[in-house]
Amino acid sequence: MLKDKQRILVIGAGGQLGQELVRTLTAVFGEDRVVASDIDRTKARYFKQCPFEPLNVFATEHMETIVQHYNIKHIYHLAAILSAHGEKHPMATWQVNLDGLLQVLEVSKKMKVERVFWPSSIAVFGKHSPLENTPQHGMRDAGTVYGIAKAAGELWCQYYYERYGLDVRCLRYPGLIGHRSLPGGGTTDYAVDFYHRAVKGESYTCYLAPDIRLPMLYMPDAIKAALQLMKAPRERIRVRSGYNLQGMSVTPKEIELSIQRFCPDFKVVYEPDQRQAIAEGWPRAVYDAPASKDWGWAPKYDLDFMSEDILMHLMERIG
Ligand code: AKB
Repeated sequence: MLKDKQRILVIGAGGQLGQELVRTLTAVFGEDRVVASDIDRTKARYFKQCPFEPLNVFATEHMETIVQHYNIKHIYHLAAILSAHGEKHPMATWQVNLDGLLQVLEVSKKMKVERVFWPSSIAVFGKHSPLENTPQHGMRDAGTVYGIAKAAGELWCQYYYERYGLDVRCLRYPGLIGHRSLPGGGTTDYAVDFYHRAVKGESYTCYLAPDIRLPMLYMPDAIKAALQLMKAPRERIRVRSGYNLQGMSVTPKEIELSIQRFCPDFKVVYEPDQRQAIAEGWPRAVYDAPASKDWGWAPKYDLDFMSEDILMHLMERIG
């Protein structure tokens, strides 16, 4: 556990997951216990409640200075290029997602950081993996650069744990749906856009087919999982690659219908593009009993509960 005066560093805090994570971490641990960082210094505007440090993960000396200065004991390393964007920039994606992770693991080892969190993804699986109820230790034959980097990254995390004792913990996130910020470059991002468009009274052209089923997780559940995993006693963490995590399994059409219960005029047109092929290679649902058994994972939100919550928040803000 985090002792007095020890702090948490969130790398890549300006993204969709990072902004929400910092909010929760500051609420749970206190505003002076969390340091937000991002390569883009303009993201400082999201973090009035805690210190912000501009940080490029390849500037390892700078990372070490931050770790030392703030007495960082836990790191959440979130900086990444997402799947669809990654297919347009394969080399940059490998460099940011995999080489970037290695820099963070090396600094953590050297500076004796006690725990590291790194988000993996359902993208580690591919078309030869069992895609229904995908097992924890099933075949991982990722078909995107993003997924290949996540699959390799998981093995590196496991290696750092086994070889150096670095306490790295990973979750295989499904698609994440939040309302506070718009994601960028993912294959599952259509779901977030649906809600924003619905509240603005706009229609949406969806780049996936209406019946493609994918696992999804509402952001409060995703954040809860990260905190629960990081809080669990070391001996409870029996998976050192990445834990499968299942929330709901939904199609674009089902999300559209769920939104229409609250916004009856919302319309979606379906025009699948190259992102459909990425989605077809991902699980329809994953088997996440090891996460429940080892550290108590249990999601709270189903589709309609999530829709109601998101739409209520968005209507208050922009509706
Ligand atoms: C993406 O769509 O790239 C991500 C993911 C499933 O990892 N949301």
